[in-house]
Amino acid sequence: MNAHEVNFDGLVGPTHNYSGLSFGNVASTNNGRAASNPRLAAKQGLAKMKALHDLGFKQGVLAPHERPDVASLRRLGFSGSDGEVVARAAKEAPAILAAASSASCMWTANAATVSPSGDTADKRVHFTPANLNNKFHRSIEHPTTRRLLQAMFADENRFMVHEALPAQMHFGDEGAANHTRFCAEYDGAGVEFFVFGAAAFDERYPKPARFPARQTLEACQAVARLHGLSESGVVYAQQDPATIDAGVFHNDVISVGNRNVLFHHQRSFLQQDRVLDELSRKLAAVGGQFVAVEVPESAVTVEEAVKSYLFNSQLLSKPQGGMIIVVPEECRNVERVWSYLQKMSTSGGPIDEIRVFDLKQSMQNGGGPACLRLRVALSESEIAAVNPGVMMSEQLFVTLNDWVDRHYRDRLTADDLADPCLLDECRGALDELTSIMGLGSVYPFQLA
Ligand code: SUG
Repeated sequence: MNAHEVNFDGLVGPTHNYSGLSFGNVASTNNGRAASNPRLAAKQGLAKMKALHDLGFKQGVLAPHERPDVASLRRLGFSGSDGEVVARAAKEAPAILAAASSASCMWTANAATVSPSGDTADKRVHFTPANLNNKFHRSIEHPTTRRLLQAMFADENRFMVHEALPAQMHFGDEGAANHTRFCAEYDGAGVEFFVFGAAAFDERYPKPARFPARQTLEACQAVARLHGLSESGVVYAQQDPATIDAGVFHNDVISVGNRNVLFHHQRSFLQQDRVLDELSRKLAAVGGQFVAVEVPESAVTVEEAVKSYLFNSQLLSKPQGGMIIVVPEECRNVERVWSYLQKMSTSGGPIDEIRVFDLKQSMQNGGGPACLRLRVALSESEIAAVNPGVMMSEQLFVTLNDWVDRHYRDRLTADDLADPCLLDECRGALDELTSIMGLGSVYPFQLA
């Protein structure tokens, strides 16, 4: 095999906090205004990255963004020096300052949609940063995400980093959280599976009633066109709107796929049988045998799935065969979920090992193991072309932990976001980080 899946996890930024910004994301709403611990959050994420690196998986790091985002605050009319901009926002519109201070870029499953070179017409790896336009605090991520991806995947003969789709509800795009690539092996052609919550231009598709559908069919189709995917290599499915109303704000809260395996809930998609059949047919055409591991409602309810984040897991192929499922500790706390996992891993099925991680700081904002990583399938020569400064290693792990210790607070509340020192702390940390990771100038304060 000369291609691998590389996981790029988001390094949690210094302003990690709970501001209740994501209507439709139950954990975010429930924990709004709780005190956070940015230092612990970053360390929990780094510990997962290092553990998977130590198991032999290829692991990279995506750097956090500059926060508070002064440029966004200026666009909204706050003026003066950078310090004055923050102080005015704190006084006149604390909710807007909180949004501009979110460390939400840590959830890199929402950073972009990625198509490996085996699937694309020009045989380059394509990235489309997600516009994340459903939530203001996330809609400000894509310009920096794009610059970071360009600094990591700079070789234009191998990589193509597109602009985000038009930032408009018709093209609401949440990136890889609603996208899975199936394949026999990571090299060669695969089948890309796009899951949407609603259609913007076609009234025939149903919509959720309570919570927003963040991803549209039209966004999925635009990404497939930009990436040069073939019709035979793409499957579209609509998420069951009733599950969105139950708190499944992204498809990766109800299903996860890897290679030829889809692990999903009985109520994941509309016309589920048709969807599974199309995946099976299209994967067979590129030499893969599709396996669906479906969890029935009688074993785990949608509510239990949302509470435990069972499906917000990572499936990792072991070199000797079989797959590891990486789950958050919350799965252990929901009895029926934990017993389902025990049974599944000993049933003789494709997923035969469980690894549990403490990611509570991220989980309290609705971000589990799968949210924290962006998957990029790369050939060995493509891996060799990635900026080496972003790849996890013994050394980088030690350096980043030390960097976190020196720059991060261990407690942050809503009131602390008004502290003018936070901006300077964040900029100082990121200036050092760009040189640690060899990223050049990627942040607004470095480009000014
Ligand atoms: O977009 N939470 C994120 C969680 C993203 C999870 N990602 C995936 N499922 N792939 C969101 O809702 C909460 C921030 C706050 O409330 O402070 C937040 O943005």
